[in-house]
Amino acid sequence: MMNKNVETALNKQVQKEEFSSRLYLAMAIWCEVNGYPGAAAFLYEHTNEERMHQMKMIHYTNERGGKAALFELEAPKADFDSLEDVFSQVLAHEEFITNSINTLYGLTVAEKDYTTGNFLQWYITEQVEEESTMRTILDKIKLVGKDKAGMFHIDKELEAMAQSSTAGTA
Ligand code: OFO
Repeated sequence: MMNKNVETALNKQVQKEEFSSRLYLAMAIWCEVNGYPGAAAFLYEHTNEERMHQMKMIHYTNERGGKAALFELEAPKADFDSLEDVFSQVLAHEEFITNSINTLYGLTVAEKDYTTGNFLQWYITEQVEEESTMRTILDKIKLVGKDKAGMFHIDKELEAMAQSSTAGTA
């Protein structure tokens, strides 16, 4: 039987992963209607990744004798000031998720649930990658500033990243 405190905390993390998926979906929609098709493709793809993070946790909880639970989700923000604004918020959200995963890991140590701690290692590594990817994108956006040609190239680059990740190579 799974430790109750850990089960509750995993379910709250599932809610955050589900919210991440919706948040990136809202951002993808904004990008698509504001002339950034590449950024939209990248964020649509990232929506799927967050869904995968959620599903992985749900299956783990159920397989360990717990029961995954779903909660209500708040509506994500629908409007943004610019592409820089979008990716600043993506990075801030990923930092928030990293903290949340670290707190969850701390709980598994306190509760001596080392199996779940081991399971969470995958998420800890994933967060390092996610933060680094988003920071790199944000830095590039800041670098080009208002230069239209530069922004066009970044959007193309994001499109290529979305395609390679759909192909399972990223
Ligand atoms: Fe699930 O890693 Fe992003 O949020």
